[in-house]
Amino acid sequence: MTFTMPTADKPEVLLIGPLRPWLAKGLADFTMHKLPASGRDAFLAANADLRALAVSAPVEPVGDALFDRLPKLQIVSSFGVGYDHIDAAAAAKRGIIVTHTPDVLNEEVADTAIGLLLCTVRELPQAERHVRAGRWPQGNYPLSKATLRNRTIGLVGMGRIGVAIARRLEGFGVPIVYHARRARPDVSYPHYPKLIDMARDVDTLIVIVPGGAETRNMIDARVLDALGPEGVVINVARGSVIDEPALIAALKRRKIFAAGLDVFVDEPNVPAELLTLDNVVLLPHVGSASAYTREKMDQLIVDNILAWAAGKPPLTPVPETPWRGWS
Ligand code: NAP
Ligand code: 8YV
Repeated sequence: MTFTMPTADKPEVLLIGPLRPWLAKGLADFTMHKLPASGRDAFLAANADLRALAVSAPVEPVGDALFDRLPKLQIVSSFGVGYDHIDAAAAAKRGIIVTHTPDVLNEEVADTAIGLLLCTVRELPQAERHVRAGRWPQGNYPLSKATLRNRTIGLVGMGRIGVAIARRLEGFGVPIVYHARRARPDVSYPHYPKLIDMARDVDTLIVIVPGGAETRNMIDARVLDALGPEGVVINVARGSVIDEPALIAALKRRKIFAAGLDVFVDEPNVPAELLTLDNVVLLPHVGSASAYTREKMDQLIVDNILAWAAGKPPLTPVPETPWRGWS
């Protein structure tokens, strides 16, 4: 579907995902084409000259199959800081710049991580359900077995969002350590080069690394065993980072205490077994999902396209595709 008739002076942008109002407003001076679900071959053959692609949701993988059909593509402006649905290495080989939306969502996602941690450790959603079910007059909700008071938090990832989470955790007075491939010179928390060593020394993991092949299943049965029976796992990263069947088995057998999950392997499908467990808190991938933050993310999609159209450097290219001029 084409939203506006092309004119000679209106640059054209291909869109994958919804055209939200903020995008429509910001890209009003462009001719927008929505990549159709059916008749795609004919559409791409007729529009092989397109040079800009906006991806407003991770609805499908973007890589060589599409790049082959768009030989003049110069920019992929993608929504979200995570871009595991975009093959950035393939884009780099073709000189295509991929941009994402970092930083503008750090505080929102960090808030969500802390909210999920408190809900999981103190069983707050379960207590709320106790009230709604009218059970309070029959008896108080039981004392939560867990508390933050005696916990040590291991952050898996200490990037833009990890730092924002750690800053909040300092207010709780809990010891903080982290695992990442490299120690950050600007961060004073103890660094563990090996995740398994950190899992042995802490009882709470907050996972905030990128998705993709490098981190797939990094939280596996071994890591969960090392975490132990008091263990709490909070995942606000990607579902793929945790071996989901291993996590479900550990929760069922009480090998770990509880989990709080914002992300899943096959979203929006959540494994049925998780829905039956009382020691999990489940969110529908809402880490950045406030109107305030989503507007800023959409604006960054727009601003990267505007920079491209003006021949200026992109604002937020991913590291795999540094800008060296528009090819
Ligand atoms: P970032 O600044 O790039 O930080 C990533 C961190 O992960 C760094 O500390 C990095 O350190 C570490 N890391 C990367 N690969 C690793 C590996 N193989 N093993 C161990 N550590 C690794 O990213 P960010 O902006 O904080 O975002 C992190 C991720 O959060 C995103 O990519 C996205 O998937 C997810 N996210 C989720 C939501 C949500 O709604 N739930 C919202 C926003 C973001 P080293 O490079 O030194 O290893
Ligand atoms: C988005 C995210 O909700 O930025 C990310 O990496 O996971 C979230 O902010 C996601 O991109 C879904 O559209």
